[in-house]
Amino acid sequence: MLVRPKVVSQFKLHQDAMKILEEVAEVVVVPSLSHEDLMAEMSDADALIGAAKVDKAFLNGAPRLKIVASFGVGYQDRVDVEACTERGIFVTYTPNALSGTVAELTMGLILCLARAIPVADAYVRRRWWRSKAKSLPLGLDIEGKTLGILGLGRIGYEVAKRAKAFGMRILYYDIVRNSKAEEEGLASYASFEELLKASDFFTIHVPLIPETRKMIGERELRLMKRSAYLINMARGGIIDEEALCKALAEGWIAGAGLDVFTIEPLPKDSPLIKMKNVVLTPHIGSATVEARRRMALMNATDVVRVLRGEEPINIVPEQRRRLPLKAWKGREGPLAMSSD
Ligand code: 8YV
Repeated sequence: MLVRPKVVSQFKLHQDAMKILEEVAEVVVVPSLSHEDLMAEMSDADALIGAAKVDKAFLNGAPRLKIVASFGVGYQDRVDVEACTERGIFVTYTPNALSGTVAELTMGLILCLARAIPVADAYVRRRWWRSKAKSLPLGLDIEGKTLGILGLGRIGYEVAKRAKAFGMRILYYDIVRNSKAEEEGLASYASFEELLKASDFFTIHVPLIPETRKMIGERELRLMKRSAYLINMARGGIIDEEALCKALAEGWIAGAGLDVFTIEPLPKDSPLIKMKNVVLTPHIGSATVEARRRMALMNATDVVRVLRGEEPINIVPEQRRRLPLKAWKGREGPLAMSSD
């Protein structure tokens, strides 16, 4: 008897993606499972759509797994691609599905910081009617200010386009020069140190890899202007959070806009929670209806291709370089999976 393959999704997926998946597979949606419960589901799963930490132990507990479809663009800190490749498991991601979406929230955080929007909102709700004199501090224009972008890849580029429309001067640092952005006059290259020193707003758009872990620490924070704002939409681990808390408390920088944290959810005793000069969002960079639909469709398409014995489209670069490989598990296709 033929059994339908099993897809485990850690995210509630858009109905268009569910439709594609359900044509060929049983889909189990498990948004809030503990690690143990997730592993129980993975024991007979053929595909994972999610953001779990996929290491060797995870793979040992998922013997039928053929594809890890990472629900997002930053997979480097979550998925052991090497271990997946050795076992013939595809790793895919969702490049381009969320670049503009993340860039929009980046601009949102920049504007929140420059104009103290959350503070102003709280003021209207709690105090405005009883204050005689206006006690709100003045905000800042962002026009004419320097935006430093760490990492001018897909997302950084979209941020630059939007910041340019606001009249900002854009500098960037990356290990690879972005000649397109330079030729378009969108952004100028600066060394890492120059970028730290020159930025009024400094925004991070690099993946979390060993080279970028704690790339912004005490030394870097001390190089920044005292009037500068730091924005992190990438991964918490890129900033030394303890050093950042010190910098914010002691005024080495003016403030921060953070969507990502070293530990997520942010623990309730984090000093960041009480700080007035920070704007905090709960890792929602890609969380719009449109982006989540695009992400779900990309993941679903890749999962279905693998279950049909085809190569997925959005393979992560480390694996694409190693293709074609002979022994991909997905080559069997779903119809070859019969129970006894
Ligand atoms: C998350 C992200 O994947 O793309 C990324 O790297 O951080 C996000 O899109 C998504 O929020 C699930 O955690």
